[in-house]
Amino acid sequence: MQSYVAVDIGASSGRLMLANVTDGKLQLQEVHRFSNGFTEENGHDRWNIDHLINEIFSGLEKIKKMHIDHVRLAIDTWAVDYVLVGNDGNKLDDPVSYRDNRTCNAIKDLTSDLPKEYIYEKTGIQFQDFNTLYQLFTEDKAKLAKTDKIMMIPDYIGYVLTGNAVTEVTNASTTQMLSLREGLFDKDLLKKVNVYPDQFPRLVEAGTWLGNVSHKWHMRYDIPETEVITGTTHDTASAVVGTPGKGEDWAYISSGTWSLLGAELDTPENGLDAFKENYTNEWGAYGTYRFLKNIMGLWIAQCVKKEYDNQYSFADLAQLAGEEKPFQQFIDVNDKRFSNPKNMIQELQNYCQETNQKVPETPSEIMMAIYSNLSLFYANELEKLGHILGHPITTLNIVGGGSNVALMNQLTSTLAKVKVVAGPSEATAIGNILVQMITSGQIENIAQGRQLVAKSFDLKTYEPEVDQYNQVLTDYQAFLQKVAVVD
Ligand code: LRH
Repeated sequence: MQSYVAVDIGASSGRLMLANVTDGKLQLQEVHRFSNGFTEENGHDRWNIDHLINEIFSGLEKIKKMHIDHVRLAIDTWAVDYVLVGNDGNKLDDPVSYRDNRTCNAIKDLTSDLPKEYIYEKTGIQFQDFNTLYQLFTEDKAKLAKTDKIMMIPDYIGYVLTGNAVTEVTNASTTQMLSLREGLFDKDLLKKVNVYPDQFPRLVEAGTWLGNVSHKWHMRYDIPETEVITGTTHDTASAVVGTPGKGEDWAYISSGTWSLLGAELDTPENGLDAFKENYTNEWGAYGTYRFLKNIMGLWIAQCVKKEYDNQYSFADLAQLAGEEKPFQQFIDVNDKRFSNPKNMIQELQNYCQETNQKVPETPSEIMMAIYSNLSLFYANELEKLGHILGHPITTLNIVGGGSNVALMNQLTSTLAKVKVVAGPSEATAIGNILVQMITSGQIENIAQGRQLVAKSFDLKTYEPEVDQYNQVLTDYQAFLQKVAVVD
């Protein structure tokens, strides 16, 4: 029986998930979990990439102890961040986190002589100041000149494991430097940020063999023989593959640190409406496009959890929220101020005070404020998504950790008047595995993979509650317009 390992690393934690197909069902087991996060080092918020790599080997050692001698493995992580590698093949520094504030003016500066419309028409990618394009724009020029390879995080990890360097397209598209028309890095955009096409290892599609974990690692660790596949290296691309959407009119939310809300398309949608609403066309597996919006997501809840000294689990926090009435205040959860504040609870409270609303005080009030406003944001975006795509969304598949929050699933269903299908919560690891299975010839395509997911995992369905919260979404939309003017 073939064993697959998904190395799935998000901004707050990473895991190794072991998978196989038994009795026609996909079986998934978490064998190793570790923390992730950035800390200030040399003047910037940086990821400890060596720690992540060591943890991958710790996980593989556990798998070997389970008497598994051979695995296939693929890596997915968050997007946009990169490692600069020198001529000796080693990293020049630890990678800077996209939440570092070095890029706060970069969009304005870069687009002063390169219009946004031009960049969007070329790339179809949303304007976020953390995109690789703006990070490279603010990068130390001397360091860039010494750079032999610019590698996205999961590609770099694959390179350290195997010695082979590639640039996988689902993640590379988030750089905002790939040309939709040519399918290659755009020379004008690279020039603008002082980098050369050959500093990027060759572009490959998701589902490409990378190589075996090098001999040198086997000398140091007792691990299985490991064949590495370059899968959908962007975690969100993996999550979308692992989403059991059915029919034509479904949308998804990959609900983790970020909530990525969108639809899977066969052709990019980079027209004026999409541009105005800052929707993105990230590349998906097998020629698809992930037309989506980045929403601040559970990051807000993760920060709050930490600020309560982790005394509550996420399940506790959801239960606490349920003690309160929803919609006691409106919050634009995508306001930049929530991206990396010193103290999230304080920031939420200040926001409510400044907008003359009820200030949430207790943990249950804070949590209900977060969950009800995320649901409102989702419902508002679903309406926009339907408008841009020219057809209403009828089913919303929510996957990822956030799909466990029943309260949010129900509120979203009611506000947006859509059926919500929640689960699986491990869609990212599952999508990672499905691409490995397709590459290995064990299943044929994503459609077959999604059928396997639907029959292997328990999915929960939520229907809109009739005559509930009828006016709230309209009031919220009016509020968003008002604060947008104040901005
Ligand atoms: C989610 C994610 C998202 C990106 C962000 C940087 O983990 O990959 O798709 O926009 O991190």
